[in-house]
Parts: sequence; C-alpha cells; structure tokens
Amino acid sequence: MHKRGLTEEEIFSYLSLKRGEDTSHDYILSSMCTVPHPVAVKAHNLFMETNLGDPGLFMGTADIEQALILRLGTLFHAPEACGYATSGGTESNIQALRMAKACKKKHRPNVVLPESVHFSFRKACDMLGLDMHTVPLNAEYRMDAGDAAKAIDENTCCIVGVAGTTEYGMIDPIPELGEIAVDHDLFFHVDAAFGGLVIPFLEHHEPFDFLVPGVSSLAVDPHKMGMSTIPAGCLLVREKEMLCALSIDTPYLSVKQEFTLGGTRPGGPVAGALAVLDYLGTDGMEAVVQGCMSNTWRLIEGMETFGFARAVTPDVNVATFNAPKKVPHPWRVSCTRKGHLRIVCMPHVHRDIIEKFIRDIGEHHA
Ligand code: 0PR
Repeated sequence: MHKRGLTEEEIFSYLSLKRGEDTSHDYILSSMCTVPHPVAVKAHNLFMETNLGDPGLFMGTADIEQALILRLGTLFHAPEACGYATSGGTESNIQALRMAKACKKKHRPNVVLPESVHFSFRKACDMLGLDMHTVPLNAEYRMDAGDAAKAIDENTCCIVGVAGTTEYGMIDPIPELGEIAVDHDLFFHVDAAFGGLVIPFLEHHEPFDFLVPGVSSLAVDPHKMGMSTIPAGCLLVREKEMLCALSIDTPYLSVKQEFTLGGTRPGGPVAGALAVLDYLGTDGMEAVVQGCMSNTWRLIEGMETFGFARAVTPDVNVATFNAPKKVPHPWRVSCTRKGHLRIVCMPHVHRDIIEKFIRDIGEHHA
C-alpha cells in the first residue's frame, strides 16, 4: 500500500486505463455472460451494501431473494420450490452434490453424469470425495439415458442432466433421466445454469424442470441469459428438507442456521436479477430469447455458406463449427474440447455483429 493515499484522479485514471485494456463486448463471441440490462444496474446500485449472509438485518433484501426464488420456481413449474441465490452455476452445482451426498447416504458415493458437464462438477466431486461415473455422449452430443442407467451401481447417490450444455448447447433427455432417478431412488440434479432462462421461452421444448417428477434440484444463472449483474446464480430444490440437510449453526448471526456455501452474500445482483425478470416479463424474455435464437440460425446459415459446417444443430443459442480455430483480430472466440469453434449468441451479440463476423471470417479464409 502507499503510505499516503492517492487522489481520486490518480486512482480513476489508472482504473480507467486498465478497464480500457479489457476486450469490448462487441468482440466477445464465446461468453455466457453479457452486458447487464440497465434496470439490473440500477437495482444493483441501490443494494450495494446489503448482505444476504445476515438476512435478519437485511429483511427487505432477503424478501427480494425469496421473490426471485418464487419467480423462478413458478417458471420451472414448482412455485413451492425452495432455494437461494448463489454466486453462479459453480456454487449451485457444488451445493446440489452436497445435498445428494447428505440425502442419499452411500458407502463410497458416486455420481453419474454426462461427459458434457461443466467443469464445476469436477471441483464439486473433488471437494466432496465423490467418484465420477462419466457417461459418453451420443452423436448429438447428448447423454443417452440407457447408457446413464448402465453407469448406476449400489453406491450411486446422484444423477446429473444438463439442460443447455456449455460447449454444444444441447439438452439431455431429462424426462427419461427422471424416470431412472425415481426407479433407482437417486437424487437428480439438472444443471440449467445456461438453459434455464432460454428453454422456457423457446417455441417448442421437452420438459426439463420440476414438471419432470424425478427432478430434485435445478441450477439457473440470472447472470447468464437473465442479464443481471454478476454474480447471480440460483439453486432451487423441490423439498426444503434437501437444503436443510446442509444447515449448520450460526451462533452469532441474526439467524440461527445457514445452508448456503458463501457467508457474506451480495444483495445487489439478486435485486438486479429480480428487476430484469419483472421488467421484461415473459413477453420480454421471449423476445430476447427469440432474437438470440434467430441470430444463432443466421450465424449457422452464414458460416455454412462459407463451407464451415455446424458440428450439431443446437437446442439453445450456442453454435459450433468445423472451422479453423484462429479467427481474425480482434474477435475473441473459444473452441470446444473436441476442437469446434464455439459462439454463444448472447443478447449483446447483435445481428450486425454476427453479419460482420461472418464477413470477416469468410474474407479471411477465402
Ligand atoms: N453450468 C453450466 C452449464 C455452465 O455453462 C456454467 C458456466 C456453469 C455451470 C458455471 O457457472 P459459473 O461460471 O457462473 O459458476 N459456463 C461458462 C463457461 O465456463 C462460464 C463463462 C462465462 C465462461 C463467461 C467464460 C465467460 O467469458 O464457459
């Protein structure tokens, strides 16, 4: 630290300089985060110093968190679902596996999950001492329910399905997995961190949420397609007892027990998340999602006219291609583990950005 403090001007000229070195969202094509909606920013600012880790002090903010859970629970066909706001998909997935381990006690517990799971499950399994029974994907980059059933043994406590995979944007067969979970008395977690705020607004989709009887918990991230400020995730559970299995005593707080992973938790992004859902309503969300999907189809069509074939036809707004990994400067695009170029058509990836990218990549490789 400096002995004597700097002036605001010195500090902010440095901060602005560094912020200017970040990539502009105009060129970020593979992120699952986006530019927050203006109402999210306004709401976030209002709740800057609120701490959901002490809900007895921030009662209003705690009500907002419960309102967010209610909105999402209702969207996912379980208005009575319980849950809380996490820091994102990673925390939600860790907590889901903690619940599975606590609720379905096994001698050497393992989890059955698709090869496509987000790497947060590796963190979770490492921390919790769970073996991973990884199920390979079929030709459409989905987990096959029959293969999942074969991977279950007497020590399996949990099965995981992904609704909107990080790399290929695919939805696993959640209804079939739900039946398997019920038959084997397993905890069934759906990772809808990305797809949770896309799939309900698509024209057609299979059930992927609490409508499926076997689903125990679901992760959804408002800081992805919900356009909230970061960090805003949510973990929803069908039964409160599942969360209570994680409760520990908190002797010196205004509440006596806590089941969250984080302690101090920001209220700002939670207010931001609720503000966006309430501002847009289902009509507004439908418009956002349909815009992202139509950009996805246009991108696929445009890339294919240059000979860059899609890797698969996605269920949500993630497009992948057999194309050279290097894209012209200053575009920032990532690749999947299998080497496909991967673009996520988030709300900030407007149609003119898509057209410019298609032109650039076409000219570059002509
Ligand atoms: N589950 C799924 C299906 C995800 O796609 C992700 C994140 C997570 C869980 C973990 O969520 P958190 O990162 O919120 O904990 N998927 C993106 C990814 O890993 C996250 C991301 C976002 C990466 C923006 C880069 C980026 O610029 O690719």
